[in-house]
Amino acid sequence: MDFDTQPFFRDGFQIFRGLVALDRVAVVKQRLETRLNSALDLMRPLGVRPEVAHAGGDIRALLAAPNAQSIDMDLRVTMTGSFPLDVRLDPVLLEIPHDENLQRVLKSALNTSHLRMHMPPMARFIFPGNFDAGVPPHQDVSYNHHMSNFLTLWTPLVEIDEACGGVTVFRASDRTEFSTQLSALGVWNEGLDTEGLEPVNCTPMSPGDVLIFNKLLIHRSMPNLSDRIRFSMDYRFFGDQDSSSKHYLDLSTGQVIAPNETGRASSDE
Ligand SMILES: O=C(O)CCC(=O)C(=O)O
Repeated sequence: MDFDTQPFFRDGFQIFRGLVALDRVAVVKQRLETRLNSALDLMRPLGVRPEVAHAGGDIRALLAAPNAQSIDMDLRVTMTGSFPLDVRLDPVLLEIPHDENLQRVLKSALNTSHLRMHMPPMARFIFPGNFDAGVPPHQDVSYNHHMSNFLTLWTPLVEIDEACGGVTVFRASDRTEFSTQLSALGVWNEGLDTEGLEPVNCTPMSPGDVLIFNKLLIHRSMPNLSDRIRFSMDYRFFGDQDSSSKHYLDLSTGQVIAPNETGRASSDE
C-alpha cells in the first residue's frame, strides 16, 4: 500500500490514523505501565505520592519551590514526564518503529530508502496536573542540532482527547529556525512566541495513530486535564542524505551506530 505524504510536505505535519499494528502499541504500553514504578520510586524520596490523583500536584509543588534547582537534573527530567534512560533503552520500545506501514510512511516523508532513528527514543508519562511536564512551544531542531535533518514521530499509547491532551502544532510555523535558550528549570528551552500563529490541537488521537512533523514546526504539549496518565512515545528519524553526531539505530540492519572519533555517527561515510 502506498501512503500519500503530500500533506506533510505542504503543511510540515500530518496525522496517519490506524497506521501502527495495535499489538505492537500494546506491548510498548504494557512495558511502560510496568516501568512506571521505577520512575515513581525515584521521586518518592522527595515526597511525591504514587497515586494518579496526587503525583502531578506533588511534582508541581516541588518544581515551583525556591529550591527546585537543587534537585538533581536527571531527577528533574523524570519529574517532567520523561522515563529514565534505562527504560528508554528498552528494546521493546522499538516495536513501533519496526512496523512495516509506519516505515513506508517514514521513507516516503524522508524520501529515503533506508531509515535511521536517533537513540534512545523518548518515552513520556504525563500525570494529570503535572503542568511542568508540558513542553513549551518549540521547534525540535533546538533540542537536536546533532542531526542534519530529521522528522519527529509522536504516537499516543492511550486515547487522546481534549482533556487528556496531546500535541498542539502551529500551522505554517516552519519557515525558519528561531533562537532560544534554556529556561531556569534547566529542562525545557524558553517557549517560543506563538502570537499570530494558528494552533491546531492534534486531538482526538488513538493508539495506532501517529503524528509526524518536521524539525522546524513549532509545537507544544497540551496540558493533561483528565484523570488518567498520558503515555506516549516520540521517535526521531532521518534518511540516506543525513547524518548524526550521536548514537542512532540503523533500522535496515538493526545495528546501533556510535559516534566515531570525528564525533560523527554515520555508517555511510
Ligand atoms: O508529548 C508531549 O507532551 C510533547 C511532545 C513533543 O514536544 C515532541 O515530541 O517534540
